[in-house]
Amino acid sequence: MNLTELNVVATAMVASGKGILAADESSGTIKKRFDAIGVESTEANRRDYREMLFRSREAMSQYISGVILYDETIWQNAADGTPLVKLIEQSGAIPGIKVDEGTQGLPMCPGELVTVGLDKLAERLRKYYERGARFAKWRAVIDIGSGIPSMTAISVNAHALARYAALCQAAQIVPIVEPEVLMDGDHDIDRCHEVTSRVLNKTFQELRVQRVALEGMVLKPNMAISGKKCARQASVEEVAEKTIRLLKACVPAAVPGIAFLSGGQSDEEATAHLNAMHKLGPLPWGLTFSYGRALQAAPQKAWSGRPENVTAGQNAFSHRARMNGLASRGEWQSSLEKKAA
Ligand code: 5MM
Repeated sequence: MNLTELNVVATAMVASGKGILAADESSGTIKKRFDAIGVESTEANRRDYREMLFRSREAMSQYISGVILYDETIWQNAADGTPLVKLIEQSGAIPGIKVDEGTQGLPMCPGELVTVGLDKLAERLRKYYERGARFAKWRAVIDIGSGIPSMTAISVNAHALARYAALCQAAQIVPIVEPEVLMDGDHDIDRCHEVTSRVLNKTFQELRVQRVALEGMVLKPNMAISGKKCARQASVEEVAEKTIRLLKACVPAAVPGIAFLSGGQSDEEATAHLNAMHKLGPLPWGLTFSYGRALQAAPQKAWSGRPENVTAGQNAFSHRARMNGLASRGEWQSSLEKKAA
């Protein structure tokens, strides 16, 4: 393992003004997204959609540091035969790959999940590196509900995240470590803060036990935020203040960067939260976005599967990427959204 090189890649992934496009929807998830815009989820349509994103010159060259791909996408070629990975590299962004294989029910823990995919991971990483991937992603899912999460679920998911991260670094690939505490319930922001704190502490404990070099990884956490069904929705300032307090308490400064998931927040909320956190600096790590839905909802709608809408889709993507790029410097204002509309 060359830690200096891993650190160079991790630092580039969270460069100021840029963030990560999470385009790694598995087949089931992208089908749901396409259903919502009336597009059939065929291999060709998935390719055309992602090619549209990766050819968005403004977004990709100025605001996107890296793209997380799904296995199908990393092997696909654009319509003119250019590998999609090459399009990403040509724009100056770094290709990455989702390597977890989804979740399974956790035995003895009703309603809880464990992420799987460690078998043969070393071999898969070697092939992904040859294809151009320089970072990877593994997502653990922790739900908040009555009596959950259990310490069992937190512990096995943290263990798997650390096993994955160590295998990545041995393969010269930067691991994005994503322990996602879902925002689906009716819990309040303080309960989210408390659960996320337990999850992050256990994750970093496992990373240390398994000798993962913190300088060569990126953390992808949820924000401390109210559950979607909670009657009291915390303000932007409260989310920013509680998230930064949480991260300062749990994430060592040796970690080069933190790139948030959006988790079901609206596009503008996700941008406003990131922006507000930068008002609370200086911060010990790079702090940016690794959004899926909050970057892609607008371009999906604008594109709607029609070739004549490709430019509209690219404009919508570039707008969201620009807004989040500004937020990653604390330079976003809501008036910029209205101006574009
Ligand atoms: C893009 O969605 C990713 C893959 O999800 P599935 O394996 O369920 O298809 C997902 O891991 C994503 O990278 C993160 O959740 C961040 O995306 P959001 O939409 O929460 O910003």
